[in-house]
Amino acid sequence: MKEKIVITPLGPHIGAQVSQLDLRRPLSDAQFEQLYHALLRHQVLFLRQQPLTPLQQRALARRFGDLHIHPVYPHAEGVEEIIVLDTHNDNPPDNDNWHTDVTFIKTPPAGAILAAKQLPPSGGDTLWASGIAAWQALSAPFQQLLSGLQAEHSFAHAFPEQTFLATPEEHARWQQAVKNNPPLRHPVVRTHPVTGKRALFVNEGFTTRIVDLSEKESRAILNFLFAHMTKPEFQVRWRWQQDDVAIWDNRVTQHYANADYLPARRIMHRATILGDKPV
Ligand SMILES: O=C(O)CCC(=O)C(=O)O
Ligand SMILES: [Fe+2]
Repeated sequence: MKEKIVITPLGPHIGAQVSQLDLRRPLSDAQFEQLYHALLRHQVLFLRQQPLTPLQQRALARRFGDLHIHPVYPHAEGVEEIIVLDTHNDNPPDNDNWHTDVTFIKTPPAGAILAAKQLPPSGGDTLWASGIAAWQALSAPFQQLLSGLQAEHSFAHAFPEQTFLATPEEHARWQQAVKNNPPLRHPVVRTHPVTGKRALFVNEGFTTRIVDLSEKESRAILNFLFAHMTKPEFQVRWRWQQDDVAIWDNRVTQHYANADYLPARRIMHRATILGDKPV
């Protein structure tokens, strides 16, 4: 088995392609170390030609940590840790907004692994943006203003009731999820628990307001941050091929799934790795 993996950066701030690695087999410790180091450095990694089964994807994800089970998204048959994102005209995509996954819980995911199972003839790219690069590009006085602040994150903000009314079961599951996930607070700037790097940690998907600011101050600063954090300079954009896999560090990035492909169908599988409390 080859031990040395090949890492090709896709830009100075974020994104790298990894080759010479077969994710279907258990990774050696040396392979995992290199992969994890590359993930910390590049924040999102892409690998071609990795036809993972849900069980193989779950096993790979478990190398990174315990897994999250999503409160409302459907999962692969018999494998509840693998979310199935199957989008088409009757189930339109809802990830065409900049977001960090699951920031409505106390310990948002550390990362996620996404696999392309069925793709539209064209379109359906996904973009990631680095919260580290966005933070580093701010002036010192503005960094200081943001440093002590907390922001509110809300499940109900991102998952509106009217999109969960297809069946009584779906609606009940949504109501339970709202009850289980009241709005909570995270720091606006977090420190990566492994690298110590600081990153902006608000996202348009879930962040509703900055605590202790007036409504107008909060809105103005959030609007600025949402625009700033998604500048092309801090982004990488991936054009999927069948069986590609993306692995991202969800502590310091956000992403956007381009919804330009309807009426074609697109199927992705996601494993979500639990994280720790942002500080
Ligand atoms: O479908 C995609 O490309 C990404 C969807 C998404 O936001 C996610 O899996 O977290
Ligand atoms: Fe997402």
